[in-house]
Amino acid sequence: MKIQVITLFPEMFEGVLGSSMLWKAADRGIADYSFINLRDFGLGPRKTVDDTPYGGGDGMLLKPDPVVAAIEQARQNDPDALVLLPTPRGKTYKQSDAKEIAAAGQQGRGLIIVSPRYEGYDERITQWVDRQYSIGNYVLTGGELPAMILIDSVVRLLPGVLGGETSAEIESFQDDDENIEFPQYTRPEDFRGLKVPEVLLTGHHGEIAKWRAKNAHKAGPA
Ligand code: 6GU
Repeated sequence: MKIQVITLFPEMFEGVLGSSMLWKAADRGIADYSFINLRDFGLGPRKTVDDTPYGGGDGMLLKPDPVVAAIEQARQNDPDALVLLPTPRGKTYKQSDAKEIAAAGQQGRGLIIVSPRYEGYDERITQWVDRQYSIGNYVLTGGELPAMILIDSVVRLLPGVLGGETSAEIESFQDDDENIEFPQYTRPEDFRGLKVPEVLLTGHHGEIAKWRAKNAHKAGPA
């Protein structure tokens, strides 16, 4: 899956895409990450990418011209790509969105992710975008961390990324509102007086499955 990221800070992605499963996905040829530096599309001798908002207000906005020029270049590299814009104005990103994007990836559609910075962007860029996603109800300084979250959630669903698991198996396992994760334990059996639940030590697969189903709910606040 071809994944192009448009950003002013490509270096922010190095550690995340260069480690662990996201790196392995690239090493195995399943994901192909590349970066388009928005600064290269800046205007004038200062390579300006931002400007003050019409109507007044604090902060600077990304100008539409450099952003759209960068999207157009990315589209030239990959005409069928889905263009994603991480933004607090978007709909909240869900596991079902990750699945849909990963499925599109398996059909050969790549991704173009635009990572906004500064206090925002000129709204007209959304005419060049297919999907706008927020990653939760809090405010971040830019779109880079959300872009990495989108990439992680999609790439792990591509076949061959997670050892041994098929994407179908993963799919039966998780959905938007019930993230079916049960508590798990490994050795030692007794850690500082905290014991592993007895049923997990019995080898009774039926009883273990029942215990896991009963405990597959969100952890409390503590
Ligand atoms: Cl996608 N961007 C920013 N800047 N803040 C956010 C967000 C995105 N999602 C939640 N907060």
